[in-house]
Amino acid sequence: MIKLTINGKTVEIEEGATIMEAAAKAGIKIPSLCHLKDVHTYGSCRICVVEVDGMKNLQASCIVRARDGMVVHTNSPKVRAARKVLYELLLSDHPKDCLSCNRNQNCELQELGYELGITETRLEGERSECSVDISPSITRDTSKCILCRRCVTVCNEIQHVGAIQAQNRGFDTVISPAMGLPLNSTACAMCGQCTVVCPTGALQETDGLSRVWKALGDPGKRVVVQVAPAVRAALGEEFGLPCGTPVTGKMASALHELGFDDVFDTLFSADLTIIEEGTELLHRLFAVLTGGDAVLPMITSCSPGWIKHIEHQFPEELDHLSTCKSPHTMMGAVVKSFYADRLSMDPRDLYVVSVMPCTAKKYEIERGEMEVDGTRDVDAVLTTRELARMIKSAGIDFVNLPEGSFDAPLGLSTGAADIFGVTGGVMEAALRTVYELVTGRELPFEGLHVTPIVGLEQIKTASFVIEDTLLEYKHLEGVEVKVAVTSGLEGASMLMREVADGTSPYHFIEVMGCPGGCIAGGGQPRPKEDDFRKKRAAALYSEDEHKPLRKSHENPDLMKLYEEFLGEPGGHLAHKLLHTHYVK
Ligand code: HC1
Repeated sequence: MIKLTINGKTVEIEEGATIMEAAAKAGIKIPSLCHLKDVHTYGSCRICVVEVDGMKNLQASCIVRARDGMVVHTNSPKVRAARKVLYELLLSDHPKDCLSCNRNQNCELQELGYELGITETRLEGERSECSVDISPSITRDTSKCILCRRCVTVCNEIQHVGAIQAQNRGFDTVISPAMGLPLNSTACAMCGQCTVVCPTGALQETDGLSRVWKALGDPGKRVVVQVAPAVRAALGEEFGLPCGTPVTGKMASALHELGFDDVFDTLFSADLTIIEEGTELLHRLFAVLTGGDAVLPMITSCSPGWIKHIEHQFPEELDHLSTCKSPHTMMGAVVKSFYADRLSMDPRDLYVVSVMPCTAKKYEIERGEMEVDGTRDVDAVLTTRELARMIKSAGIDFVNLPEGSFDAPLGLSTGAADIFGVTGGVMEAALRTVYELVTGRELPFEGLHVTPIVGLEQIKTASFVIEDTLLEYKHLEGVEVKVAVTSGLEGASMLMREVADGTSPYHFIEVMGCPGGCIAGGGQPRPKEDDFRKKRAAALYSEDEHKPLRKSHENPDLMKLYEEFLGEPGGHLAHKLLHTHYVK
């Protein structure tokens, strides 16, 4: 441990910590526009400068290490003056269009200006050349970019995708894909992690609100909304509720108040996914064990960022992907077939909106695979942040809303579906059903939680031996089933390298594109605390544990859907509506 003095306070901290970390330990906040916790920082914005006794120049506290005996001043006149000039220089090349910017009142640059007491624009200089790049998921407006490089850090050092970098030098520097290509023509997975860390409006989700408001105002449309699992674990944060507060009931009430005709739950179709994916896994296992033709490991296919990543990085391995569409596109297909039939409506008059924690879902719905007989499964995707904005602009008092519920016939779900939103959840949900189908007994883990794959580690694995199967599954008796789970694209690439070189020992792999799973998706509220993943995950596990039904095959409305409409799991109609093939 070392000891230093910051603003007259003595702080003890481990050797190797930065001055900024030492200050945080002493309860002193040092502002920064580029710092990201636990990853390499460039120290590019310099807003975090501090004065250190005995050192001539101001020091960037996010990269300079604290040393024993150091005396630091974070708020001296020299520091304050320097921060102000640094800020004004950033502002001199910024559009200052706060009133018409989506990040108004939610912008770190704006907030810092207030904290620094900026009351006038003193410096007006040359403006750099700017452009706007609109992909289906992400909109990049370089005029608002302050070159902090947080997006470069998440893209390169957390997701290991490398779609964006600093291009050119000096005043011509721009954060962009190589050669100024549009994002949509690069290996960008559309995960949107860059939009979460961007301190300004330079990187945002591509607008989905305009078309949803338009559909809601169209008397010729019946507008159906569905909500992803992870949204309920984070939406409350946008309304000042503590991180990790589940807001399922209030969210359903808000969606009714917004005027959606049907408020359905993506959890229903997550249960549906488990039945289809579980059936597919059993078919593949049977084929492989009896010398037939099938590809293992099977890999989950519900995360569109992950699908885009495997297409770019491992195009030879696409047969490993489950043929299941993602739950929200399955829901769209069911709404426009089963529900349209039930209402005797033309599916083209139904407008399906998905509220998702994910920016990649915006791109996913535009893929050619996500339609049936020329009708799109889903018409619009809103992120959790966009839904919050919609609720605010409709003047709804979210916090005081009553606990509402989802509508029948596509609103009932089991706890297995809640945990889809957290890394390991899809695998656990699948195992709860598959194990019971094969053995006639409950999964032998306490509380139905497959503990080795619960948690936020990058790669988790589990294995168990199937004993005493029901007669029709005798071929599986004695088989040791091996599974792996990862979240974030770096972990996905690690597991895929094993798959590609034929050494993967697993039968089934779950991959989610964002670290932690959808709870930390690119469309979620920008977190204010370090352990937000843990808290949001706990919210979903608690939703699961409090449900009367916790296994997908126990969902009575889902079983009715099979009996009355779909027929057999994995059957002809199910395949037509709910499955697809990704090809090179
Ligand atoms: Fe997800 Fe999914 S869980 S992909 O992580 O399979 O986005 O929440 O909606 O479709 O159900 C995201 C979350 C989500 C789908 C489901």
